Amino acid sequence: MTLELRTAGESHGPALVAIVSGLPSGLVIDRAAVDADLARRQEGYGRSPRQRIERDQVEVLAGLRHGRTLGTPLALVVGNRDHANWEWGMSPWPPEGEPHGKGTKPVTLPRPGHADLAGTQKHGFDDVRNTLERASARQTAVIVAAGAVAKAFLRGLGMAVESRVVELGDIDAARAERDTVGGVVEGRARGVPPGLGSYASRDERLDARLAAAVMGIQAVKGVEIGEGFALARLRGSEAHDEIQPGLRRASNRAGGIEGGVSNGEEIVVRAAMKPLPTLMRPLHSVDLATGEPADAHVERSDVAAVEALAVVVEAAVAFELARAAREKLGGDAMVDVLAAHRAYLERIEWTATSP
Ligand code: EPS
Repeated sequence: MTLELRTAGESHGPALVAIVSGLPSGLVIDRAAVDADLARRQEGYGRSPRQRIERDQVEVLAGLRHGRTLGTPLALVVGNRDHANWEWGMSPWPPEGEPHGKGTKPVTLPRPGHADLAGTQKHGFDDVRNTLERASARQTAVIVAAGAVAKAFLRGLGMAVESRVVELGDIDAARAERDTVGGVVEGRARGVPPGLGSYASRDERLDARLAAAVMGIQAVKGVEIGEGFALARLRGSEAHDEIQPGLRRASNRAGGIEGGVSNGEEIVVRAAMKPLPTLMRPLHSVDLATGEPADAHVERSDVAAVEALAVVVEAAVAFELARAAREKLGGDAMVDVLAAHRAYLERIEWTATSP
């Protein structure tokens, strides 16, 4: 039994969609909690005026009845209110009538740092918009919705995931200079028992899975677990977390994972976000229509989205932990999952510290 997430949706298309399969039946989903996470993702300082247009709220099209999962694929939808301004330009079907609104003219000026150039070469498009619409971080809205569902599942098992910004450049200075900044965010998971993930194969290692999930978020260029890169500069005697009676650790430099398996300590995942590539003072590029040097495409964008990234990392970490817990505990119904969880904690004589 495994949990899977698929998403679809273009930034200025009609809506974003997520399908979450592999949830047990009987999990209570609180719509307000999902919407609260969606709102948190939109709130950060430095976001584009787009966030004044969007008011992200989740709709559910399948898999839920009266607020409880049915054990069938859960279909989550977050609409793009901005689509109203792009109706012709982003029409899924051949548009009717005269071109109007945004997105009617092809984009031919790829932005360095975005998927624009490589994506357009890969597909042979003559309009960079065909690439940038899906490459946009707008789709993280449905990742957050799916993450909120994962958090509800984890909460039942005494696990909680939180996030924060650890480092952020000077946004006001960057905005004044029509530039952008990146930063570092951290996701932390409490109440995770020892034994999620596996040392047996690389694709089962919890750290590898968390890293892949977090690296899969737009603009993330680095991921570390626990002390990560800093561990490389320490001696073994300084780097590892000594085991105390009760099988707890005196420190947590490993970030809660050893050998690809959770060890019962807090899981700590950090992500480095590059400065956003859409610059109001554009970098040099080439016009793909003429082959001549030109400035990169300028499109309304954020100065920073680091606070939003924290919320998305939280969702990605929650989803991956829920997936690992689902694999470990199995069960068709939530009561089966809870019983398996209790039995496992009893067997390893583990009492979670305050989740
Ligand atoms: C994004 C560019 C901007 C951001 C967008 C991500 O889009 P727009 O040009 O429509 O303002 O606002 O993020 C969101 C829309 C969102 O909801 O997070 C990009 O190129 O990745």
